Amino acid sequence: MKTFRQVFAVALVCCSVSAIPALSQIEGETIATSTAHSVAAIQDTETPAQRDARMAWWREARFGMFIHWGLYSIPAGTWKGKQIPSIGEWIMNNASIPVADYKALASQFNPTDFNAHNIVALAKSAGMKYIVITAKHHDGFAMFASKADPFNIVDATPFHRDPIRELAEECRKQGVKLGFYYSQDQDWTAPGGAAYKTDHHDLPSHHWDPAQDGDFATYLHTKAIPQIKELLTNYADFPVVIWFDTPTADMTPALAGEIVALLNQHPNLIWNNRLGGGYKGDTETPEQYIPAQGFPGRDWEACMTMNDTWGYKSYDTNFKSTETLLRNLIDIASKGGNYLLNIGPDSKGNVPPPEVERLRQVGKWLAINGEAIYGTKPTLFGGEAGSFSATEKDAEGKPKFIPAWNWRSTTTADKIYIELFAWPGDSFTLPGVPRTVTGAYLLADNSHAALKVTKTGDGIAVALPSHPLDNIATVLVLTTK
Ligand code: JFZ
Repeated sequence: MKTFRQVFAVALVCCSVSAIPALSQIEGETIATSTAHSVAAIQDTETPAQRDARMAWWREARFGMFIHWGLYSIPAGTWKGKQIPSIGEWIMNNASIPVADYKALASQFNPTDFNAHNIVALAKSAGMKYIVITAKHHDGFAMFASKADPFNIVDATPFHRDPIRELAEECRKQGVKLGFYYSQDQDWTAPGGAAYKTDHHDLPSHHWDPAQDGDFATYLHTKAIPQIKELLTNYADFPVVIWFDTPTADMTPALAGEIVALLNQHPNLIWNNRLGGGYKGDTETPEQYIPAQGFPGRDWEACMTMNDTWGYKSYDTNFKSTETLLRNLIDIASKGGNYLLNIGPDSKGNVPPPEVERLRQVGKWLAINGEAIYGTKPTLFGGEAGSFSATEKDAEGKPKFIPAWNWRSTTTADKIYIELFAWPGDSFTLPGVPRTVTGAYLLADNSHAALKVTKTGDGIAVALPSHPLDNIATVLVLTTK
């Protein structure tokens, strides 16, 4: 019997340290550390050089596409005529939909407009180097051919196609990498699968339908582990990433170890910090926020939505501007992270037009300025990202970070890139440059005409034209030695 808090206390260790940080302290939950692993993970045994080789493509990539797509795209945020608040892929949970009613959606799922070629081409035109798609979300519905469980897109719908296979083939053709999101712990339609229930934390199991009751280990052994095996072996060179989610206390170190033993058979695989059982995985996964200073010493990936939902909601039109999305990408790159930006296709398989439009605009910028993002290292400065308030406190009671949006910086061995958001006027001054600057030009200027650089103490001033070349971000390149 677990309370909502206990469930979340464990989840939070892996997922969202800043969201409800006090809970793990309140509960005094002990989390297994890497030394207590029943099965050693690749991160525990590889050398730093092996790790660098394994992470190389991912660190170069910087920008990926998250796809949340499943049966929840049919209700699209509305159940029995009522708009259900919060994220669309949680509708079964938030509306307490009985298992049989939710499962019945499968017979209506026929996304005949789904076109893997177009989705992969869209990711490419946005400048994204990898895709992570929901192979199975918390609703338990497999978006792939599964012998392990009949509640899947090939066997339970009139569509009868495997979009994961189609995407894998297109990704191979178009040179994009493919990873799978798999909800290993929560499964709301399988007996024994876990469920968070935020409004019924008095219920011991968090279940809202007796059909959900059962033994978690049995669920894991009969559904999740066999399906993870299918995903790891049925798609040739993919997946390159497994993106786990929402671990609960049910995922003991021993049970998680069984999954790790499978993952270890795929030595190039990258997996995140949301498996559970005390495993740290490869990547931190800040969700819907960009950490003030990144995660020094850890690989990390901020996942974010373009509107306020992951899974499609027909009436969520609260889309962020291209300016915000692009500046987020630059902000993340300047802190050494990746940006996993979500799309939520509808029940016919179409990507909402506002999402397509924004991705194309970000891609246009990257086509010109991509060398300031891909494969770069973080800023040499840091103060430009903002500062900690002397008076305001964040949810943890620590000084609140107030971001500044004048400029960011990324680096390579012989270049410093300055992404200018606010145009500084005729001259950009940079105090304290830790390298010798040998020249300067604007990346979007085809001729790379030299800009005048003046030394100012331990810094420089660069003479600029009176107007930016791009209103969202103009990249100033400093060549250095
Ligand atoms: C999880 C999912 O529940 C959600 O549907 C979506 O897939 C997202 C990418 O990941 O969302 C979470 C997970 C953990 C927390 C919050 C949201 N948490 O621990 O605070």
